[in-house]
Amino acid sequence: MFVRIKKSWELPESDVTPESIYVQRRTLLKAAGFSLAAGLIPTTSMGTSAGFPSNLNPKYPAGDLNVTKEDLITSYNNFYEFSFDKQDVAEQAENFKSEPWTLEISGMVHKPQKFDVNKLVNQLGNEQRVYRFRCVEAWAMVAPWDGFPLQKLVELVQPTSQAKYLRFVSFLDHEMAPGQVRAPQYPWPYNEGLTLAEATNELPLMVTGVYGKPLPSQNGAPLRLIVPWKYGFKSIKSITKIEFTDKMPKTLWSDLAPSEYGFYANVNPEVDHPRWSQKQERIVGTWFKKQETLKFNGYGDQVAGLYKGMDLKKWY
Ligand SMILES: Nc1nc2c(c(=O)[nH]1)N[C@H]1C(S)=C(S)[C@@H](COP(=O)(O)O)O[C@H]1N2
Ligand SMILES: [Mo]
Repeated sequence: MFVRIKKSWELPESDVTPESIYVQRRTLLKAAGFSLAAGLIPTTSMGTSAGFPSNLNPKYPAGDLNVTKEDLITSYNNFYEFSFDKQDVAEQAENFKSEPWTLEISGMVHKPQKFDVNKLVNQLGNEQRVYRFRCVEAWAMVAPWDGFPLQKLVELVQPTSQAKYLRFVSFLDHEMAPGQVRAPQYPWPYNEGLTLAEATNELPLMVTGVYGKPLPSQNGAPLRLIVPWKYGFKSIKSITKIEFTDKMPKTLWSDLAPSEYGFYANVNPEVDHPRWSQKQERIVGTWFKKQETLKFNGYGDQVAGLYKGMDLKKWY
């Protein structure tokens, strides 16, 4: 990603942090007798436990997908509020307090309101879906998320006829988020956006868990978005607000580097990042194994219609 602080910012992070170093570090930790699950994911930093256990939605099973191991999903993270180092996020997020948590919905809706997240999850329920996940840095995972469709939340608050976009906002807290202090040039809080048509597609999931357990802090407790056909940076973590609006919202990344990160950010092997190719992706959990990038990350059947007639090179 675009990191102004690291000297190595010119390279995609997938190249800066080769998997070999990562694997070595884990081997050392194991040799030192650490239980990885217990050491890196303290139960105190877990998010909400409402809505568990959840049932698999049979439309989104693992099928042929090679599901990434749980300890990789929870220890190889992008969450700049805590650290710019993927392997340091879990540790920096250990004391993150995600309960109680309020989600505020405002703007062009008939029913603006503030939800207690536990109550919201109890009301809407969780389901499990196995999705591919593709970061703009050209690495990929497969994760079994728990959560409820964003669609259901949109229905609940009833957008007005003027609403065209959703603007998502993450938390702002200098005490809990060292990254927000260290990178004052970033337009915090982290924010993202979707069109209303994208938000009401069946795929976007408001995620409250992974691997059938409450979301660990490092993965965006207590509530994050997952938009599987877009680059990972669209999948905003630890959401505090959703505003419905008639204007295309600015986003943290489009603000910082507009020529590199657009509003749409659909996974697309035909549109390269200005500094690297998107044709292939590295599978996290393997050393240097690559696979072909799929257009819309393999979800074209569900979402290609949203972009009919649009030049996806222009609307990247
Ligand atoms: N609030 C917030 N959300 C965020 C980020 C972030 O830095 N802050 N990073 C994004 C990026 S670049 C990616 S790839 C995914 C990573 O999600 P994961 O750590 O659960 O794999 O979270 C996204 N959501
Ligand atoms: Mo990312």
